[in-house]
Amino acid sequence: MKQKVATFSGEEIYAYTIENGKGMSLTALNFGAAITEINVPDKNGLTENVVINYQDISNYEVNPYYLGIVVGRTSGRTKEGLLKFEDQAIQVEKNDGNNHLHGGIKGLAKSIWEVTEKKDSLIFEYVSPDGEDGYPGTVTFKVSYVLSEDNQVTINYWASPDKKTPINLTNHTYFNLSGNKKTDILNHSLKLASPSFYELDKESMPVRVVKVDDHPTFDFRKGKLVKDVVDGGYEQTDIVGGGIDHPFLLDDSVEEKITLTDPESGRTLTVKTDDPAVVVYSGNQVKQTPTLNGGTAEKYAGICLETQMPPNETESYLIEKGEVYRKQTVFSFNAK
Ligand code: G6D
Repeated sequence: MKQKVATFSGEEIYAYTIENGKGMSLTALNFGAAITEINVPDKNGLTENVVINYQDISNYEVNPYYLGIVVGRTSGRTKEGLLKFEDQAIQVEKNDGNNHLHGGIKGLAKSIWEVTEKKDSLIFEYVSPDGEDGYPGTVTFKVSYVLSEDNQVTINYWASPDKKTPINLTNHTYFNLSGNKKTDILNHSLKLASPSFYELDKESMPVRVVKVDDHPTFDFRKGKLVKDVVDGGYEQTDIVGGGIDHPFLLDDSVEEKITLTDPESGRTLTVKTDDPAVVVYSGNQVKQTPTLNGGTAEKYAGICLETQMPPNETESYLIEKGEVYRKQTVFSFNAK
């Protein structure tokens, strides 16, 4: 189903919805491929939205929290906005203090994607011209959201450049399994198959990999409540405003890399990915406005599970001319 929902700077904005036979549905915009709804049953069969979204759709034009969007051409922060590879250092926008964040002021988050609707999937395509946001090469991007009959949302990422260029995509949906943002995510349990993470400096720039064995606050291997982390008084949580905003390296011997659980609703989300890392962001910067559906916005309104290559390592996500970038992340929803 396609529905006109807004006009941003003269461009028509549409919401596309797909649903399966189990009462689950997903809605996304052609603007930023932003996921605005994933409606999932709870343990009693009550279907509610488990992602946070703006009450007024017009807020997706500026989207200060990057709600639901595909992040790119690169994800996370790049130090001093310098894309360093081989013998060059390409300056891109410093849109986050002295650093580059999430592909720049425009990025893929504020692009109008061509959308193809299928019964169980939405296919988004966008051609980013050479030099857009300062990045070299013309790149054709394709992203698909596929909804299965067993309540899985699969995100497939595909990109092909006409010259060597960095590409490191993710999705910035904030999950809140309470449904319709009835509560914040502090009582959600997070389990990560991750033996190590990147410590951040005061600009939230990744600086070094450390073992969770030496930093137990960030040892999520057995699962722990988010509230037990944010109140921990741990220097790394203090740096990011009292929470998590860190890249975690994932154990590639474990299939289900991430499990998020809301004990109250009984909903669980498990994540599989072929990316080697995930930035977990607990919504520390979410403020009172713009208002979200389910009432005012507030800190910890939702939690992002941004699967990706570790940020600020440009050499590791260079894609050659004619090469194809392919990644897949699968979000599986259950309730018990
Ligand atoms: C803040 O540091 C965080 C980012 O990780 C997040 O993606 C953004 O807010 C929305 O800048």
